[in-house]
Amino acid sequence: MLKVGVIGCGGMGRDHIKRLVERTQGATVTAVADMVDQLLDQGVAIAGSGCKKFKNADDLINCPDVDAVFIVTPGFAHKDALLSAIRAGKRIFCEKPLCTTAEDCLEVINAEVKSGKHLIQLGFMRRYDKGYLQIKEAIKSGEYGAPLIVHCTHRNPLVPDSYTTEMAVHDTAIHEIDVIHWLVDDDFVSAQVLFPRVTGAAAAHLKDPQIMLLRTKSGICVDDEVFVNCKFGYDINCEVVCEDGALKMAQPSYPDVRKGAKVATMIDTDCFVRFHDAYDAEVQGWVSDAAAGVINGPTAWDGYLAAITADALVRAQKSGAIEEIKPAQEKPAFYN
Ligand code: ISE
Repeated sequence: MLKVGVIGCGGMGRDHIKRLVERTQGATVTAVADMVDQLLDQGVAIAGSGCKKFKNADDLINCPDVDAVFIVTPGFAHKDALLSAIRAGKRIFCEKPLCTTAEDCLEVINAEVKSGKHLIQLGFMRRYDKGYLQIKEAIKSGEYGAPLIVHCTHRNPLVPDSYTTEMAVHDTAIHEIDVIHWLVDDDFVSAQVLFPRVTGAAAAHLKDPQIMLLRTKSGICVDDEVFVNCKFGYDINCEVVCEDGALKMAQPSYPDVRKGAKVATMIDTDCFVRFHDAYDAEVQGWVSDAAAGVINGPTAWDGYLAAITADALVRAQKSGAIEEIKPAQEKPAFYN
C-alpha cells in the first residue's frame, strides 16, 4: 500500500482524497495538510479518522507515515513543497501548474535531476482522456499522414469575478498547451493571441473570448478558442487535420432525447464530470507505477515547456505580436 499525504484540501484536493480513498487500488491516505482549519477538517472527514492532520506542508512531507505526496495547493505554493518533497526523496503528484514561473520550474527540474530519482508526475489529466487517447493512436498509426492543423475549443459556462485575462492562458489554455504538444509530439515555437468582440457576460476587466494561436517546430498551426463565459456548458473540442483525413475527438456519450419536436443531447457543466475517468486513470497510473519507481505520466520537463508556452501567450496578449517560445536550457537526458 502506498501511503499518500495530500497537501491542500480545497475543492480539487478533496476530489483527489475521495478518489484515492474510494476508487484507487494500492493507495491509502495517511495524512492531509491545509492552513485553513475548516478545509483540513473536511479533508480528514473524507480520508477517515485514522489519518494524520497537519497545518504545515513540510511536517506532512517529513512524516514517516507518508511515502508519497499529492500537492494540490494554489500554484504559488508548489515550488517550496516540491523542493521539500524532493529533498525527502518522496514520490510526488503535483497538480498543474508545476510552478508559476518558468524560472521556478527550472529550479525544481534541476533539483529532481540532481536527486537522480524520477519523482514528479504533473496533473495534466487530459492525456488520460479516452477521446484524446483515440486521436493519439490514430495519429501514431500513420494512416492519416502528418498533422497540419489543430482546432480546439475550451469553453467554460462561467468563471468567478476573480478570473483574469491572463488566467485564460495559465489556468485554462494550459490544458491544450500540454495535451496538443503531447498529441502531435512536437514543440511549440511561437504564440499569438487575438481578441474578438467581448461577451456581455464577462466581468468588466476580463477579455473573453480569446483565440490563441500556436505554431510548432514542424509548422503545425493550433488555434484554441478559450471562452470561459459561454453559458451553455463545459465544452471541450479538438480536431486534428492531417494530410489524409481529419480526426475529430469523440464527445462523452449521452443519449439523444426526443421531446417537444426537438432532439437534445447533454453537455457536461464542469471539468470534474467531463474528465472524471481521466482523473481516476492518471492517479491510478501514478500509484501503480510507484512500485517500479518510474513516472510514465507528464513530467516536470512537460511542466516547464507548458510554462514557457504560457508565458509567450501572456506576452502576446499584451504585445499583440507573434512571440517566440524558446527553452532557456536543453532538455536534460534524465527526462528522455
Ligand atoms: C480550471 O482550473 C481547470 O483546470 C479547468 O479544466 C478549466 O476548464 C478551467 O478554465 C480552469 O479555470
